[in-house]
Amino acid sequence: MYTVSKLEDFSPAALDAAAEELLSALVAESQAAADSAAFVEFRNRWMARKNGLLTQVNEMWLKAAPGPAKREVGQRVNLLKQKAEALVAAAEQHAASAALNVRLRAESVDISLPGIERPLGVRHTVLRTLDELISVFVKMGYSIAEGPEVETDYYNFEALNFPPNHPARDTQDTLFVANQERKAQRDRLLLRTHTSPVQIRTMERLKPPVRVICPGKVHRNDAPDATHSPVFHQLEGLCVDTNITFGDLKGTLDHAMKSLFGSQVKTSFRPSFFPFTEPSVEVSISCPFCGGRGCRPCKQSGWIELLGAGMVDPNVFGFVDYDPKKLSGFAFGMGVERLTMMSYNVDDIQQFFYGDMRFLEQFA
Ligand code: FA5
Repeated sequence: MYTVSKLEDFSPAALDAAAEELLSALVAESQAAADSAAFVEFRNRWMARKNGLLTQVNEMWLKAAPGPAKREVGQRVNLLKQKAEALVAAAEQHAASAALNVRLRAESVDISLPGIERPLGVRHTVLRTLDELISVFVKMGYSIAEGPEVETDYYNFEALNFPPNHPARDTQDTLFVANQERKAQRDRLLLRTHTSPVQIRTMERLKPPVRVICPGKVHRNDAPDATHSPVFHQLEGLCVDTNITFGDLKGTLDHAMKSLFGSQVKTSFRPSFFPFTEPSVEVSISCPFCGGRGCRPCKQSGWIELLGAGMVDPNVFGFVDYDPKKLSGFAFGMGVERLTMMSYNVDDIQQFFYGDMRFLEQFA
């Protein structure tokens, strides 16, 4: 490794040779400094004010020069220092751009590679039916109301005229929230089994006339099979005003079914029972697949049962301080998955819950 040695000969030729030796050592060392840490070490070795090699040149060449040669030596040492500084500065720049190149190479991206494709989702088939239904009723002047999925016994059953222990409760196999025994029965929590509690919440909130639909998720302890799911959606409807008749109920549901399945579809109303409507009906439509002649989806009957409905029971008005003498109304509730199965000719309700894009995309 290069060291500054004492000069015996201070002649210009000897000085030039020594300077040349020093500069070529400096260049060789600067080229060997491969990274920024090595470069700092190199710069300190040569340029440090205290005992750097150029400082040693001052000591060993300039100060040691005999009096008459000092001027000549001084000029040459200055020139040498200027050259050395310029070389170090150039080396510094070179090192910086080499480091930048290394970084750029590491960070480089191949812009010719294909990007990461994020597939766009599709609206779930069940929600598409729900959207369609909502728009049919909104056009008829209905607004939208919502309620909680974790509901109290009071709203899910009692205020809908299901007294405690009434056998009608058994028609909706209920999932109860655990550890509620200490509460009064009406306050105990459960997963709502239908969207009908939103009828009560709406009438508590609004003065008549009322015309709302209540879309939402409901839960029942039903074993999954081709037509049952423990979680499904319903669309509730409620219309209360003076002089609302069964004819209004028939006209409204007939119009909604025709909007959904086509104007050739007929509706039929057969007596049924719900504690909160009197009279109550099951509504069927003529089979949209066979036009009523009989096929597999309608089990050869020509009709498909789609929803429950009826005139609001006056007892229900009693729970919400509506005057049953002045008011009348109708309500209905439909299973959205079952309607979707009809609209899209799907024979297994479970398909809606698998999340298989190949199934869902068919209807997009
Ligand atoms: C009711 O839930 C009443 N609340 C409907 C109603 C509202 C009647 C207003 C009168 C006035 P029901 O238990 O029949 O009724 O259920 C309504 C619909 O939900 C059924 O016709 C069916 O389409 C759907 N449904 C019921 N159980 C399931 C299930 N496990 N999986 C999928 N859909 C179901």
